[in-house]
Amino acid sequence: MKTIFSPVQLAHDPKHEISDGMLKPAVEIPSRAEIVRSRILETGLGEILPPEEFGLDPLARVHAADYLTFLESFWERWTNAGRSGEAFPFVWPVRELRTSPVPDHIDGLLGRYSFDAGTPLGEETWFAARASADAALTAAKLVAGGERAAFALCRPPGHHAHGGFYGGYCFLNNAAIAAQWLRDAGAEKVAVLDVDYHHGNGTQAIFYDRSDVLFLSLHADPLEEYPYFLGHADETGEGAGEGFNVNFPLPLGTDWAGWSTALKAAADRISRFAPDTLVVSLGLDAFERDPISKFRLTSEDFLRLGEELAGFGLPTVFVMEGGYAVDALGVNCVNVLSAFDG
Ligand code: SP5
Ligand code: ZN
Repeated sequence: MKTIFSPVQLAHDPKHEISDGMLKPAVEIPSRAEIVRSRILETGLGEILPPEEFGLDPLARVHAADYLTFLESFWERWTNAGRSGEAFPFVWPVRELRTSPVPDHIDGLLGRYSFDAGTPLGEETWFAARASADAALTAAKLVAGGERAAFALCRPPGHHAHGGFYGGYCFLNNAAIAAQWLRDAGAEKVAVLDVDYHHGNGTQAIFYDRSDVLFLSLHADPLEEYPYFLGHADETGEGAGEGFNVNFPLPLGTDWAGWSTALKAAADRISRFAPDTLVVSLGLDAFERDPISKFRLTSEDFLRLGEELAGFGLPTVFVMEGGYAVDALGVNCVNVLSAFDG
């Protein structure tokens, strides 16, 4: 299958993150994309094409206009405020605090438009995030045009980004943007299957009240793992979306036996939904040696995942999400894709 990737995506180059209560080296780094790109070239998976530029309209179908304006204007405001280097929020409008009016101060804006301090925002973030979203859109367009599948080599990733705030290394929700674009291009029903180790809270929230986009996520139980505040099994959708959100929270330590049982249940639900197109939020952080995760999938299990997904028999847009064992990320990612190709 074809891969979509732009070198502009490498320009987002965070140095640190705040996680585990500490300032730590960033794990969502440019080499993640480079190693996947190298492995694609090495294995001959298929051509690597640059994204088309789709502009802001398809982003605004999923994200709030004021949030996009914040991202676009952030660096100028940050430097005008006398700040330099990557930016971290440190105060948020939780529970009894107000989300409007939106503050004027840069630190208020950072908190208003984020949900964690693990996601540094830098000079090139907006451009890299847009290129990443364009990669997802270009892959969606290839599949809408008749390709069986396409791979958007997205980074920064997307599935933690909500309509109006960023977090979890994600700024623009690439998978949601692709799914909405597919709907607007004529697909009546789209399923988004999120296999990243972490719950796809952003994608869930974006489609929570809709029955035209089925969201399913296999992930570590939020009682024990990031993002902690969404991803439980009783989140089944609301209003017209009731029954169209399906979470499979799994215990830490889950291996292929447990994971593939949930995958089968997800496959059954997708089959009953009968979508025109499948979007896979392809995180590779369920890997046994992932440095921030605690599932136990092996590199061979990612081949099995590719085979299972091919068995769905659906036009499929793969959108990369997480995966932080950089040395193995190329092999694991391309294992899924090459096994899907058969
Ligand atoms: C796209 C994606 O995978 N985002 C994940 C964001 C997770 N950020 C919080 C990381 C907390 C890591 N805790 C690791 C404990 C073991 N050292
Ligand atoms: Zn993840």
